[in-house]
Amino acid sequence: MAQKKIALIGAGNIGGTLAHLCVLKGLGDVVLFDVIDGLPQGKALDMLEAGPIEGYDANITGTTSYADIAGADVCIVTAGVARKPGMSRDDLLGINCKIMSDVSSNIKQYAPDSLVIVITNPLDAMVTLTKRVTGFPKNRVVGQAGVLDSARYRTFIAQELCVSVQNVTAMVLGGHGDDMVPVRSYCQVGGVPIEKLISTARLEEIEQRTRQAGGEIVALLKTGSAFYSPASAAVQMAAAYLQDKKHILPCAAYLEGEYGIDGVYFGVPVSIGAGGVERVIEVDLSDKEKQEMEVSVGHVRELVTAMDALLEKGE
Ligand code: TXD
Repeated sequence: MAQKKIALIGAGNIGGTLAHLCVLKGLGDVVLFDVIDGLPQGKALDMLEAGPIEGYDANITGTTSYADIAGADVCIVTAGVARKPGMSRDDLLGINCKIMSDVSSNIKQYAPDSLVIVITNPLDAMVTLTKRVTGFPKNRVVGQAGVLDSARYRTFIAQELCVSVQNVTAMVLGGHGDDMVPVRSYCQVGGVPIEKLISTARLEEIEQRTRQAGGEIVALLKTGSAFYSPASAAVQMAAAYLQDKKHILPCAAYLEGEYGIDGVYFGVPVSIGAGGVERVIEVDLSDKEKQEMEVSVGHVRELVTAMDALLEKGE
């Protein structure tokens, strides 16, 4: 049986980690693409040579030619620039806009039937641009933010209560900015609502740390941003698609009226299976959470407007 083909556009920190996770998990063959000649080829060869030790037979290749992504089942995009200390995700808009326009038109040409998972920041604008340039239907263009933001929330809750992360279920919705929405009303530990286990004041601190968790890592690393956890998050989404799991995951999906929001990419729970984003799941939110979603969607709309202005100026 032919292996699935996973194209990774961008072979930097997240791209390299993605490749490793894909082959370790047996998801398929991997093509690593980057504009820096030698980088994707070097990482691919290195990972290929780990195969005999790890026991994977996947084919891993590196390339600077888009023709090599032909026929990919999934494209995961990390191409672009990552933040440095003091930068917000939105500061990356101008530079990453140009990169994503180029990447998207090549995906359209060479992998027209793929599911595209966008990771590049500012995420909500970049996934919007990808859908526009590829012209792919909304079920085949999705952004990764919520799986990571929810994993961060889950990590902090598990640490606080000294329980396994596997016992913590939680969702973070909204845009991938500092006004993301940790949904406390759906956070449970072993089925017990979180508000019965942690005081409101402490929960607020944990949620604030969650909102700023990306920046916490940027401040520590100084030369880039998180990469292990974003890669794990995107691989979970890719696996849901390739293995038709119908996995419910919080992702940036194109909304057409769900949650009272129209015409924008926004973080909501979706079901991912062989059809890509098969369904948006609508859950009841508290009044406070609804308000927070409104603030967050306002920010996403501003970001898209700023992107449109840049594109219009040809910047
Ligand atoms: O959850 C999330 N969505 C994120 C997103 C969490 C963390 C980081 N997130 C963003 O992912 C971050 O702000 C960046 O915009 C991307 C990629 O982060 P990464 O840490 O992998 O950045 P690197 O190591 O700088 O890698 C980027 C690679 C690098 O090798 C460049 O040469 C390449 O992108 N690049 C390109 N590849 C293809 N095509 C073009 N045009 C191109 N330009 C640069």
